[in-house]
Amino acid sequence: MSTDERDIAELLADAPSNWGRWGDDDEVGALNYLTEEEVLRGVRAVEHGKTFTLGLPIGRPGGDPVWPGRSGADHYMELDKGHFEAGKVDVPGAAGLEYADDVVYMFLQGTTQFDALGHVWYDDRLYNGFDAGTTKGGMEYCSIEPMAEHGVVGRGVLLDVARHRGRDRLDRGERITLDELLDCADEQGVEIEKRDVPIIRTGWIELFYEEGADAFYGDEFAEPGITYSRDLVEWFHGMEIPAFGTDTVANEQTVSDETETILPLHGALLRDQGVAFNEINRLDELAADCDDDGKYDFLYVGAPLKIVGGTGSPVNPIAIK
Ligand code: UVW
Repeated sequence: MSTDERDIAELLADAPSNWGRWGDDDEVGALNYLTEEEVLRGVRAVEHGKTFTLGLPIGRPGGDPVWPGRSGADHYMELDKGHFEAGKVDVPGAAGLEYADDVVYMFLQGTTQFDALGHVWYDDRLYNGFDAGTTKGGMEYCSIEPMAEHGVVGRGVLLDVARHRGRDRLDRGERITLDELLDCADEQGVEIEKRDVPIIRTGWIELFYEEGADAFYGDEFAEPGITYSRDLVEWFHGMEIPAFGTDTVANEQTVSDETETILPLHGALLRDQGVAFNEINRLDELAADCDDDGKYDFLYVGAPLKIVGGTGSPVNPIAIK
């Protein structure tokens, strides 16, 4: 990131924070809001049993959409029928039973994923005040592991901003304000309740699949999305939002038109409030169904992997209506 650390620290100096709220050793932040009661509130949103998986394909031949500087997944076969045909495999006692094995080498943020709370920081402090030096060689604190132990289960609400604007997708770098999110919910006839998991659809990720990488990355990577504003971060805090998701790579307007810095919400929400970021979802099918039946809430289930010391984890979130 090119953001000057002093600037972001000054900007967020008196922004709402959850540090210490769940104790000095807490590493899961706003996921603490997702109690058994909240899980049951999510379960009560299930009416039909219709299931939508929000994960993107991993390792497509055409590549995967990732943050610039990262690469998509490399997938290769370690063992397949060819090895058996070439007489390279000897499994004593297999009696004709054969198998295939493969390997994926990938960035943990290289597909639909959760950021660990320690993934992004400023002023040398991670969420809850842990020293940024503890990220060296693997996250000692605020890795994805405690978040994965907790799981992310609650009531999800789709906010289909693209449809709300009557568009297939938002344009490069466009901003979504808090007022627009609230108007969108109003128009959809759904109430955003305290401790919900908002899932914001911009339509942006579809550009990668429909028009290819050049159109998606452009001359300068600039995703549309929400961004830092005082009212927005106070709303997240007051609404006790545990997690939120989008169909963009980084969940927020890339260069904030409010702060003119990169990804300020990673500071204000992830690092300061411990809000879990679920990024790079595919939301078109869920959105089409919500538009069809007018039901925009669901049980949201996100299960990141327990990667020891990991800065994040691939995930295939499930929305159940
Ligand atoms: C960065 O950390 C730059 O982005 P993301 O949250 O998408 O991993």
